[in-house]
Amino acid sequence: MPNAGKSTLIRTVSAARPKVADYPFTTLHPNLGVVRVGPLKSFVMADIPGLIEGAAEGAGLGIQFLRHLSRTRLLLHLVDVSPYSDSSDPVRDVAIIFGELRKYSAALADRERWLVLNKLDLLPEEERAARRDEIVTALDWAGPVFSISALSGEGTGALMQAVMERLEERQQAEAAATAALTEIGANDVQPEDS
Ligand SMILES: Nc1nc2c(ncn2[C@@H]2O[C@H](COP(=O)(O)OP(=O)(O)OP(=O)(O)O)[C@@H](O)[C@H]2O)c(=O)[nH]1
Ligand SMILES: [Mg+2]
Repeated sequence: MPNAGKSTLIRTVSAARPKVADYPFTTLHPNLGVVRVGPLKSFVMADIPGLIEGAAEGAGLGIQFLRHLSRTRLLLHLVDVSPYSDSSDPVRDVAIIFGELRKYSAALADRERWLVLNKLDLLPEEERAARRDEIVTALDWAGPVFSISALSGEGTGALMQAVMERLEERQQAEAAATAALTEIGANDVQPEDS
């Protein structure tokens, strides 16, 4: 969704400097940033323009930028959970975006997606856990969920670590699968008749 804090997050966790502003559709083109989580560990994050309901039919900036997601391995779905959100219903927002993703591409809708509740700093500390539980229950969300403040940086370090670990895990699994396939392939090769 526009204004959820996507560009703020990439500014906090990388050297990318996209414009951040308090109105929808600030970001008009995708931005890339390198996120470093250790001396030799990094991944590339993409910040894309916000989607709205009807994006698949061209509403807002439309879905023209979704093709930039085709090479991503993990989607972070940022949701503004502050009481001052443009939309007062984050649950509906998440469902809408997922619907638009699905209309665009089944492959993208199937991609691993994590829920990231943003603007935590605008919620009183004692309300945070309840808000999170309420959203997770209403969405019947079984995947990973993180609570952050993209602005203050709270929770973003843990999120970036988790992303790095997940990407490494996936890379290892892919390497193992490739190795297994190579082995099967090698066994299939019949010795030449001499
Ligand atoms: N208090 C608070 N404000 C935030 C946080 N993250 C973003 N904002 C504010 O929310 C507004 C929108 O932030 P952006 O990062 O531009 O949002 P975006 O998702 O990139 O928006 P689009 O590019 O329009 O899709 C700005 O005024 C930010 O300062 C946060 O964690 N806490
Ligand atoms: Mg933006």
